[in-house]
Amino acid sequence: MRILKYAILGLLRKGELSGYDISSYFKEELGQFWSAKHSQIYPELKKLTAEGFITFRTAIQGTKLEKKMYTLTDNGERELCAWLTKKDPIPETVKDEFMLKAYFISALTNEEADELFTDQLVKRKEKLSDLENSYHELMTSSEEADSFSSPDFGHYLVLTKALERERNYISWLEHILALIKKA
Ligand code: FER
Repeated sequence: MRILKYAILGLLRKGELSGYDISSYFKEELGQFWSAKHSQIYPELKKLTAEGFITFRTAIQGTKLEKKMYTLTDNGERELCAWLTKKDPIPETVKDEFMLKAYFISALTNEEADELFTDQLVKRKEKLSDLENSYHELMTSSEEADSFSSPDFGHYLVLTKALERERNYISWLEHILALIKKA
């Protein structure tokens, strides 16, 4: 499944974008939870153009630098909508190497286990703090991000889910650390 295809179609709903603009989105907000390499984006744009889901015009930047400005075609819009409304089965659990280590915890001493879990707790708290900053930024820059009709509602959704996930991870780590310290 070419998921990148849909990420690009989704981004183009914002209006005309260059390959560079699309790349930038993957470095910003979207890239926080859906990464794509620069090298994957250009071939995908070419493919989507050949399939008729997007189209481009050539714009001149400065005196002679040409750049392609892409837009969504009606077919592209329909393709995106078909994907968005398709109901998928839940995916396999995302692999988390730390969980594999946790599974083999009995190979560690109590001190080693304490250190491993403490390290993870510190890093998860840092991640939570980044997310809280983004959330604060979103809520102060956007009027009603938590309203379905807001263009920021999607950002609100992924951020609140990520916050929930990290808070849950932290509370689990704290619970396990308490058990380790009790041993
Ligand atoms: C953001 C939007 C989404 C953001 C993070 C996320 C830090 C999601 C992250 C995740 O699922 O881990 O603006 O900023």
